Amino acid sequence: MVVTDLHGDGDAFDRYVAQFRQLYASGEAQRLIFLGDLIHSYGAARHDRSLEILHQVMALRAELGPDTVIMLLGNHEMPHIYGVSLAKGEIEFTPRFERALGADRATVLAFLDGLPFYVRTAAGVMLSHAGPVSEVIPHVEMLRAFEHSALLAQADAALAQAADLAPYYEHYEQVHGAPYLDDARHYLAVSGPSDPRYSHLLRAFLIAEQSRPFAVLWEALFTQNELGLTEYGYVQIAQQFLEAFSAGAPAPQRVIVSGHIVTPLGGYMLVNRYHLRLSSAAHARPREAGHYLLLDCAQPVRAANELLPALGTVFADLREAFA
Ligand SMILES: [Mn+2]
Repeated sequence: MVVTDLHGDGDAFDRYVAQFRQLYASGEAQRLIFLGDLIHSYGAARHDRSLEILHQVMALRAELGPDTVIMLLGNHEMPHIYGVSLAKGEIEFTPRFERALGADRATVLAFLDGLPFYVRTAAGVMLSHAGPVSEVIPHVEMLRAFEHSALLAQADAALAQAADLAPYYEHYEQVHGAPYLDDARHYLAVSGPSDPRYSHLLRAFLIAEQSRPFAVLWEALFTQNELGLTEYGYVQIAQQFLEAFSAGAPAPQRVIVSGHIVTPLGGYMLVNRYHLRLSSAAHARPREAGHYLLLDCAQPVRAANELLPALGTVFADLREAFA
């Protein structure tokens, strides 16, 4: 059972977990796979259950096993591993979650650090947060062996070796046009210069500016897929992407399912024969048009439209509206 992009929507999360428990108990589903972006509500803080949702996913994994409950890393979770800030227009996503972390910080960040980027299935259906993008195609093996901790350690070592950090902080302030301490307080809930995490915003800035593996991962999680491309151009990228991920997979990967982008006409969208876009709540229009996918890994899938009968919904109102 595949669910994606809940963005702090606790009600949707509860519904999908309840549905999974039922399917799991009756033997109709063996795994619950979230495609990332479970956190960061677009709305008011009181409706944002981001942190609670992550805790519940961790608890569900502990209860049912790490192979039964799987969560992929989304572009809204990834910035917290590094301390990078994330905003969209006027909306700042990361500060609220950084403040909410509090004493849970180490546990939650360790959980995010361990999240995979992709799932490949015997059905030939690949699952990902954001879907095909050309920049990733030559770097499948690099992403497979990716270790966030190595990038962070590398940046820490570079900072430790510097004779004087003042020019680094000045560079940060020049680029961002704000005092470093103000930004560190605002974005990472750092208490002051003596906070052990004081340098983390600077470290994130250096990684984002200089690390090529980081840039590839960023593309993998933030891609806008077909937007800005020709239909034919995007078909070619999707084909090559699936081919690159087929090496070493349990079956040739022929179709990719991803979330990440709004589906303006309901809870899913057939992008092309290689790509199904799924919206389970926040990215569905309306929200109650959100869907999950019940993927049968024993049935080879050759084209994305074959998945349409496997879509389901947990929002009763919508089922009644269409009945
Ligand atoms: Mn996303």
